[in-house]
Amino acid sequence: MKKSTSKAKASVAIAALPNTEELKNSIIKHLHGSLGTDVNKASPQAWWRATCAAVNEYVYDGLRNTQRTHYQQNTRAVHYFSLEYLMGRLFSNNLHNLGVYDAAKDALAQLGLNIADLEDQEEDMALGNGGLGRLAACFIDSMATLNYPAIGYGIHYEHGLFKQEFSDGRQIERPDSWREYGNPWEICRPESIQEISVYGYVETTYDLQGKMKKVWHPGRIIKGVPWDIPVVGYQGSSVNVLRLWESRASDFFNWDVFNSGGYIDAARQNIEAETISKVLYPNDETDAGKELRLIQQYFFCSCSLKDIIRRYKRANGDDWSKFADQVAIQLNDTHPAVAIPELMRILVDRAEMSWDDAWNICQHVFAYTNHTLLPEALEKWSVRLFEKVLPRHLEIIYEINRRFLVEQVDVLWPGDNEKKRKLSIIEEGHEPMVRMGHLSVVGSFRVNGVAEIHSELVKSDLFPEMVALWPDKFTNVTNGVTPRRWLKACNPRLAKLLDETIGDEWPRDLKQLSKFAAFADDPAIQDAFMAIKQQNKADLATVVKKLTNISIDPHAIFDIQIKRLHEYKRQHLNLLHILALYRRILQNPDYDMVPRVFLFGAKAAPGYKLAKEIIYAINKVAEKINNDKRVKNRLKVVFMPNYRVTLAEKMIPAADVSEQISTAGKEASGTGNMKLALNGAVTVGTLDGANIEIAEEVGPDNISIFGLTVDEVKALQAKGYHSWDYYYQDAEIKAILDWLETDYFTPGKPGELSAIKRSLLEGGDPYLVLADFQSYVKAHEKVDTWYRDQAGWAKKAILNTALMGKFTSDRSIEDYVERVWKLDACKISQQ
Ligand code: TH1
Repeated sequence: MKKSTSKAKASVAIAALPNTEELKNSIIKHLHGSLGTDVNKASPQAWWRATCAAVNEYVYDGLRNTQRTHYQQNTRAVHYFSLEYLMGRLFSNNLHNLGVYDAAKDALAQLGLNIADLEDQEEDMALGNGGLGRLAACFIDSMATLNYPAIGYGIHYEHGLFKQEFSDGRQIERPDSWREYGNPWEICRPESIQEISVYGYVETTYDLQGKMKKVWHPGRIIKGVPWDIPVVGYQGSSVNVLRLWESRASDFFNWDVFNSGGYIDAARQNIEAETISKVLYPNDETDAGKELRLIQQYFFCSCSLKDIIRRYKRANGDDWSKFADQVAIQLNDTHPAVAIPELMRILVDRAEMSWDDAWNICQHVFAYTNHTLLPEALEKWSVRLFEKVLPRHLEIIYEINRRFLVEQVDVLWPGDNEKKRKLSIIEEGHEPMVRMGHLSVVGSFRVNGVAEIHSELVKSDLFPEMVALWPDKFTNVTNGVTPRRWLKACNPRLAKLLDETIGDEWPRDLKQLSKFAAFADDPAIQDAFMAIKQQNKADLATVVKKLTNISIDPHAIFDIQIKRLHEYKRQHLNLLHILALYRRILQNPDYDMVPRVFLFGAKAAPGYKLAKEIIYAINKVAEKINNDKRVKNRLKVVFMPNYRVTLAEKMIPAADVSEQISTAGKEASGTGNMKLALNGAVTVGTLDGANIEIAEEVGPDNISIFGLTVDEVKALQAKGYHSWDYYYQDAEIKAILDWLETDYFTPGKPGELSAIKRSLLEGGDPYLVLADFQSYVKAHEKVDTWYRDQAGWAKKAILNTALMGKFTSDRSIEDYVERVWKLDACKISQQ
């Protein structure tokens, strides 16, 4: 095969990449041979599929080479366990990472097709809620790029996160059926099916020597079918896999039921088994505590562990002594924590290992990432439910806990029952609960938070006694984002400018961006940078018009808040600021401000009432402001429907201002903050999560910080926070909140927007919105002043891009490798 004509370097895992002509031929070949259609009648969908099939020839080449090399070298590997992967689309990502995007674009153009139209044929793979799931997607991209032997494990949900529509401003949820017509990126692997058990009871038996043995008699057996999604590293490094499990009824088990004449029963059991991987729970940072969710967690952990053990045994036989040298398992929050008792069960009950040996293995295999301190997100399962679903695992957890309390807690704090109560994996009370965070810390060799401040708070506020027991267990790994998707692919204009000014190494070595800082004062680069921003804003304005029918002026400041809807993220603080500006304009028709477009994107969990009220209020206020002539286009408010990865890719390159306004101490890290700054947005933010580290990198002149610090929040709450004081003492706050109660925004229906006021006053304003309000208004006045100086603003924007090198997920992964996984990169050999 000829050498690639695209700029990409010779790849590692893939022997030869196609040039334009070869791709074109391959696309046509697949249109005929895989899609059974022809050039003169193929739909865009068929063209897209044919192109995916053409691309997959190279992807699979890399996949085979990667898997063979890992097998031959018997490498240590990390296994990332996550209930969520928010992948978005894979088409342009795979083309970019293979280095054949331009070749494909040209090939398609020669066939009379626009690559962007083809990209739009793909549904987002939305198997996640928000930051936690998107982080997992960035991490597997980085692990493949850096040639680390790694596999992602998760659930092959039939329905990903719901689609959001607005009806008269209110959120409506519609099902997401991302693979209804098949997904060209996934490969079903029936040869690697696993069977797992749930329910039933535990029998205690004794062998002839009188040795006790526990036998779990399951009530249900469920089949896990693996679907593999190749994860293509940048410039054809490794091609790793994301393995997602789909649940099915076990044939073996159903046979019995059929035989005993229970056709209906068998059909019902099929449906129940398939329910396990049916839907993603749409709660971000809230624990639903439902039986099905626990079964989902156990289902994918058990399938994945068995898969890992099968692979290990193929290389090492029944000798378990190297298991912990070969296998690291990263728990993405506590959602997969049930893997700890499951591995214990396999080792003790199945492999007949001693408890101590088994526990020693577990404690060298598992590592746990904490992503939140919010009490409503800290997972607890009732002992009652655990006993019903996983009776043997509950016994194992009791034993883990008993030994922990006796051998660790009572040794450091002899006789201290208060300490035992606090540290016990079992929370006592009316309804005893299993604390999954405690279980994760006890069962892991390392625990990390996701930003410096968050990792400190994990130690000081969440697990201080655990730190006293194991000071070295705790560490930090600040989150990051993949610059391939979040700059190169989504912002091709800026990517090109960077290639031309600082060279094209930055996508795999983001620290190179700092070279761009030297151009921050260069008028030509300032103009080029601002022209790119302007074009990106014009593109977004077209999208906004199409999706919402709202016209926005690309010359206004684009001020963007995109993230899940949560009180702690304070979209309602943003709303109050918008109302303040609107009111100032009405009171002073000549009110002088740089025109602003406020853009929101957010889904609310379907059961989160106040979050939905906030969406409604923003939509109603938007309607009023956007149609009020007196505003004279100084203000526009847009709530983009169905915010998702693909929409983020269109909004982020067009942002001037990034809203990162969580109450200090509440946002563990944030990752949208990084994507926006990377694309040249100036952050208006609190000293929370990774904002603090962003501020350190870009410097105080290039970020607008406001609000109470973590310590000030704690002090205020300790002394007693009274939101009513702010209401009575600040005329602007009072006027705005009272305004929300009138029918001004909801004609004829007064009180429709009063939920926000109620939560801020009667509800006590738990996230200190009113306390931070005036400081927030000032932070925005600073932005307004800054923006009037266009050269000054260009400099700030350039420096934001230039100084974000730290926040690549490649750096996060290198931190995990060094501080947690102790892995070696593996150079892939071609066959
Ligand atoms: C998020 C955190 O809120 C965010 O700050 C962080 O950047 C991100 O994780 C990645 O580390 C979380 N998402 C979830 C979702 C669930 C439960 C807890 C968290 S924390 C379902």
